[in-house]
Amino acid sequence: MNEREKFLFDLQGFLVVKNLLTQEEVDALNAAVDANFDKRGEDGNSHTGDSKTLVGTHKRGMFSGMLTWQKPWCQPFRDILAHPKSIPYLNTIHGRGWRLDHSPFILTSDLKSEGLILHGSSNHHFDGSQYYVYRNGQMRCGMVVFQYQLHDVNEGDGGLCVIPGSHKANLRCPKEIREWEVNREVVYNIPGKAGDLIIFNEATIHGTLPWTNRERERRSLLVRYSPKYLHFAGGYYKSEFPEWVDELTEAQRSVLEPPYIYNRPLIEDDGETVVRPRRE
Ligand SMILES: O=C(O)CCC(=O)C(=O)O
Repeated sequence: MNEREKFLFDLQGFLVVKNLLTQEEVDALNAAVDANFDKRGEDGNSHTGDSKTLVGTHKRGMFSGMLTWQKPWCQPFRDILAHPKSIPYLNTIHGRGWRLDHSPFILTSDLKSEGLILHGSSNHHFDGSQYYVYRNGQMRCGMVVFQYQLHDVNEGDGGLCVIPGSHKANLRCPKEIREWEVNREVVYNIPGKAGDLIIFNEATIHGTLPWTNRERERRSLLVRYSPKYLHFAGGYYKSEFPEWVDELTEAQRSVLEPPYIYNRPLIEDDGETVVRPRRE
């Protein structure tokens, strides 16, 4: 993560990394989704509160469970867990040790899919699961979202939106702003191309705008990571690793570790997994 990217992530509470995935990786992920299209469900999490502007005619679509899709379709998703280009971002944002918070999922939207009311913690109270601090030259966050775009998104299409800088807001966000009814100019619908990565802090106020593009559906892969000591949402494991863990690399396995600190496997920027960090 270079100085420009650190500046932008600190300033905005989100960062766009262009072309993080190669065309081959995007194609492999999209082929896996296409081959499993019958598994698409509705996203029970999407809701619009009392908003008249976030409503649509139907809910967002959602895929989950991709890590256990039949081979070869699970592989491109397993490869994302500790993607070599994403590791340095996670090491900068979370410091030494981070983990997959819960199963990755894909959000889809087609014309008039409803939005999701803006949410996220801001500084008005301490929330140990979603926060941002910068101290002693280091940034640290609660859960963060790595959103890989699998289809292009233009500004105005809908989908992911954020209030830039809101991870540092001192006051509660008024309901009518969270419902996208007023001051819409502070809400940014982040555009991106297939293969771009958007990293955002769960503490940055964010949500989903209704989808307006009639030519193209939204297809975004969300992978959420927490620092090594935190578990935000329900997990991908029960009391122990799933049996398919043997099919993973050492780095991928270490991402599935439960929350703990002592003698934890850590992933170096170059992808090597170590128990004692080569640097602090
Ligand atoms: O990417 C988006 O549309 C926002 C996702 C989100 O915040 C959620 O599903 O909780």
